[in-house]
Amino acid sequence: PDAGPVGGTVVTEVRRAVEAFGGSVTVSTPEDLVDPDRAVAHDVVLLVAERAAQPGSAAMRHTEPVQDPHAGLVTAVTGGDLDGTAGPLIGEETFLRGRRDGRTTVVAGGSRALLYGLHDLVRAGETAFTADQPMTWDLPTQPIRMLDHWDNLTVHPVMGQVERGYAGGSIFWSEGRLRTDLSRVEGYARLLGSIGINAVSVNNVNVDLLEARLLTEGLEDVARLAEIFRPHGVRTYLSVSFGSPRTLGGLSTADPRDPAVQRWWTEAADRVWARIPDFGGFVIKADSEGQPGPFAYGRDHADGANLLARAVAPHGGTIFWRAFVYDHQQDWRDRSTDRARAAYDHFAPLDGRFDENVVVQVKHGPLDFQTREAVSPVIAAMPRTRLAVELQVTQEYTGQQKHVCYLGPWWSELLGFPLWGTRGPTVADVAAGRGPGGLAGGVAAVSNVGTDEFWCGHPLAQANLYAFGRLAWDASLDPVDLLDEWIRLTFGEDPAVASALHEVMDESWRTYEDYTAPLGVGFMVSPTNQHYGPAVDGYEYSRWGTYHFADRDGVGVDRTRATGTGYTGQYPEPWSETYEHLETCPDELLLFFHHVPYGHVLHSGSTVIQHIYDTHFRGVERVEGMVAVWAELEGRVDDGLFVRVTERLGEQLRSAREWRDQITTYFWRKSGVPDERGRRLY
Ligand code: GCW
Repeated sequence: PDAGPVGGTVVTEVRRAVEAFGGSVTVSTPEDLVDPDRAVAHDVVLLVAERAAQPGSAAMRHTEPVQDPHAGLVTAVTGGDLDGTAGPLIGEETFLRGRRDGRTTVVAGGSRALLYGLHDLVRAGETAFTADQPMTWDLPTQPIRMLDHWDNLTVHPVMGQVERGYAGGSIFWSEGRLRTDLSRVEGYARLLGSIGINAVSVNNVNVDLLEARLLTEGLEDVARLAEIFRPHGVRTYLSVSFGSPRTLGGLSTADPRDPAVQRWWTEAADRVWARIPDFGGFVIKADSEGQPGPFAYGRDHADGANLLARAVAPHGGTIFWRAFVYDHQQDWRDRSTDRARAAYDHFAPLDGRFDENVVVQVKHGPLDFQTREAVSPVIAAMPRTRLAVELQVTQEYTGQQKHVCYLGPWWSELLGFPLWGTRGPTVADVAAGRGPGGLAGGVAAVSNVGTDEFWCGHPLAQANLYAFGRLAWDASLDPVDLLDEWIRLTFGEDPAVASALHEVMDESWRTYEDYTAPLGVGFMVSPTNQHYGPAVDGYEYSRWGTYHFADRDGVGVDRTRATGTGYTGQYPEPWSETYEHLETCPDELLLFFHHVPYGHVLHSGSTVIQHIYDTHFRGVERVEGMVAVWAELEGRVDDGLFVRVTERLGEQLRSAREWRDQITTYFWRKSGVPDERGRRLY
């Protein structure tokens, strides 16, 4: 239905995949839907329909009218089967699957949906081919489900090749250009398609000159990548530098109001789309951590974003403009500046000024991908702007793929967070266009793959990539069920393996939280070791704006309106009041919002200092448990994988003990309050 090369390559890919399984497939037309006999005898019938428009195409899982974000509406609500009476209009990414009279049928609203239907079939396995099942439908809630790569073309002396990458080199680039062997990319593209990802950006948001040139001289390389991603329904994006008109175009300015600058971007975009007709657009980090941006010309972020948006609009392109903007040259003595406030202060006043093809991409929290932090108030503050929520699959602050830290539960909590209180729209709703303004952006995350033999450094870190895709598809999926899916697809059906992996992974994010920075205070990571391992005061007197303010009496950041930085005022009710007061602030975020004495009693009944001791000892005990459970799997999983995970667990245990001893000792020395249970402090 989506004629042209794009739909065609996806359909070819699906046919190839089914045939590789020894199956047969017919890709058929809407007429076949009402007359299934015309679809002849095949194991699997995949029907592509521009819409399953004929009356009665499906029994619906839902019983109320549902808005399909892509196609407009799905009105059918009644039961019935292929011969029923009500009919949905289905969107380009929507599919239905069911089984009747010995035949399993997937009905797809477009080529992407066909692909997703196929992968859904693979996920379901045998169960899709046994008993009769009514047609049930599925569609992604987020229109854009993107992975961002922080890959550089060459190896950076400090950051390595992939910024915050913990899995070897870039799968795309080597020594300044595209790799010659792209087989890893082919596997990756299939993997992304299988979890519903439909967008990928292929270079770091910190754009150096070499990477900036991907837009111009390097375009052939990008086109080659787009060719690999296309059959899997994934659109390619580039990170660009706001300074490009100067650095690449030789202009004297990059001012968004300058006609020569506007022309430069228009011509650049024209060239990109001439070469890659289904190109997605640009991701951009501007006026952030040293990247160029509109501020230099006295312009704001809306001026900057709209400059690019107008250049790509004629081609249907989208600009992902990051909201990660703050003062990275802060003086620690300055108590009036609060980094957590920055994104809101910069962006909320601009609501309504962004063009419709701009998506403002907001990190999930106001600081920086911490193990625990509050939800960013920006997400509730811009109803007239398309917003995307950004997560971090690569484990920068969550153990750098040396520690097992399954992030599904964390993301599920974040995406499900009700921004206006219990019943209101969630973070995922706002991203999906179901917030107050009804504008959709999507979700994006920083990828965690590399050239490593196990793709992610830690073999179990793949679960995070998997869970991200599935939660981007549907944030209401249970993260433990998703882990179960991943385990089955990755390790097969051995129940001993599944139960051991659940034991090791289900609670691993909370375990990691236990032995690292307490009660939402964040950081305490080592700056010299690139955010790996403990350094309680590592950032305390730095320029980065991430402080904990521990002294002999207490710890935490006062972000209240009454006596602190006023950050709590950036939230709508009820959160503004909930976070403002000690009586209502949740324990896990206490030190993010308040500075309290060590003897302050938590809702849990424990004092802050005793909580610090207890969680840190408990965290290490849990890691010891993980090591023991994993050891039981020797001989039940691939040997090489077993050895790799065993090594990493050894490092996790060493590191967790280091965290425990440094944190507990630090707070004992500061407070002078001993551990009630008399455990060893130094
Ligand atoms: O988390 C921080 C990282 C930087 C990164 C930045 C960002 C790409 O430490 O390495 O830069 O966030 O998100 O832009």
